[in-house]
Amino acid sequence: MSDTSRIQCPALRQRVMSAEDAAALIPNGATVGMSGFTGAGYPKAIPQALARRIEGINQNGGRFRINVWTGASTAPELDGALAEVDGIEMRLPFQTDPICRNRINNGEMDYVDYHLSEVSQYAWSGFLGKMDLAIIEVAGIREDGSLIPSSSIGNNKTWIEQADKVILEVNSQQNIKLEGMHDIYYGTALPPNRKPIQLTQPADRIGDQYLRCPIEKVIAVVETNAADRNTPFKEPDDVSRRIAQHILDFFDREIAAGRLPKDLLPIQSGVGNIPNAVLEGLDSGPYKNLTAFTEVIQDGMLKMLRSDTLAVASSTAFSLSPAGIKEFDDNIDIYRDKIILRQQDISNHPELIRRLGIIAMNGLIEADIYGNVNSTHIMGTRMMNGIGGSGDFARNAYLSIFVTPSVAKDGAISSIVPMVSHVDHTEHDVKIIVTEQGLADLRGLSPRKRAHAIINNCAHPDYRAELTSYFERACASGRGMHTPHLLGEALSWHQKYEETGSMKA
Ligand code: 0RQ
Repeated sequence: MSDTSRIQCPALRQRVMSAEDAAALIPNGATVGMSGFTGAGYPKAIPQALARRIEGINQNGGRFRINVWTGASTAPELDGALAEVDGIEMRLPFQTDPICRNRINNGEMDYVDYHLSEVSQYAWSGFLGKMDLAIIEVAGIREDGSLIPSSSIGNNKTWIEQADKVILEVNSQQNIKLEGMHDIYYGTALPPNRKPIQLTQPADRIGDQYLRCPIEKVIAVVETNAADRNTPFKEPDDVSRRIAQHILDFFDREIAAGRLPKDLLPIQSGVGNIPNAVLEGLDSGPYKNLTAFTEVIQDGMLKMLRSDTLAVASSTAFSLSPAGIKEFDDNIDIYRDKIILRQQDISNHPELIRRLGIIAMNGLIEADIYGNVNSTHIMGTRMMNGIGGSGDFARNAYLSIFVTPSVAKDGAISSIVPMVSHVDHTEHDVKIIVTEQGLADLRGLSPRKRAHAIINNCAHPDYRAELTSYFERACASGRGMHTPHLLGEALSWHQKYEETGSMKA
């Protein structure tokens, strides 16, 4: 059931129409900025209506494609639906949809994988081209036409400002009490006109509660009543619990050594099983009044906010399971004062991440013996998801921690390899690597000492001897002792996997 009372602006009430009629307003070849970040706050009806329209056109021998820019990943109703009908020409800046992924890896869709904090400045600078249309989900429209954002903000501020025309989806399933939880900063500018961003604590509010949107730009309003993607949450398994425990032990040692305060520093955590296990571990530990400055609030963070382990969380989006959504909706009055949602050029801003001294925790696909990390490419060529916000945080954090199981595909792949097949995070940015085997603290270590720490602490026992052999032979070769490699062999582990289905000797 839609809820017309959510559209308080009389002029915009006049522009209510069906999703099909709104989708008909999108021209072939358009560049469309859509809301949506990690399965939250994406438009739910118009992309599906557009996909049906594209399917009809394609069946009649036509070809209709658009460029899709978002905050981050969306959901089957957006990326999945449009990719299924081959309706996306170019996609940026992050996605996790399996159909999209196949199109990208088959060479059928262009994909531009950007640091999430940088997208809006690139859009502003103009070299990405013109944005024709923005399609933005909101929780409501106020009488003056300003917008109550929904469960993510992402790039919505920039898309509304940049697009020639705007279409709004007003989703009455989004909790109306989200109103007031957002903080939209209108002080960003392109160089040389930038000013310092006056945010010195995760809890600081520096902007407006509402998105500004010129009424005359809005060409359609569509009412929806549909839930966010809400991926079910997997309980932590033994591997993720062990990884979490290594990190908790490390925090204890850092606090004891006086290198971290007892309430830590603001935390950033990626999404997934392992980060959630770390958050659960923190929640059951002695911590109180921690803070988070992150891009996604997942179930683990809600629990920490509920138990006062976490005093405040600043983010750009939620990424909750169905149980997490219910918990949030049922207790929103408790969470309202503890959560601030910001646009992603602020939630992921390098200036703020560096100033606040973030502890960043993100996943990796593979790391090499010297600490270079690949977060995006399977066997060097096939895109998994994208760099997302991991680079924004890893590069600028006080402590940059990367986590992974030591093996993938039932042990056929070692996550620690002689040389990564693609680099997203360099040895200069990666400070700590953790697997269920242990933790390698790379701070202050030269490359050869890092190799010892990573092989002995993080590699799976099945691969340790071979990695040691590679390293020792590289050292014995006498060529380039700073970062010893055998260039003819460095990527042979990947080659072997492609040929035999296993990296094992
Ligand atoms: O594939 O499910 O087909 O078996 O990769 O691996 O272990 O389930 O790990 O879901 O935590 O994802 C880096 C991809 C890890 C993620 C990455 C295979 C493995 C499995 C996934 P299957 P896991 P996770 C916050 C910050 C970049 C963005 C980011 C990511 C699949 O963390 O996208 O951090 N990070 N954003 O089998 C071949 C290897 C492999 C491998 C794992 N070495 N070789 N396949 N896999 N290791 C959020 C945002 O930015 C919005």
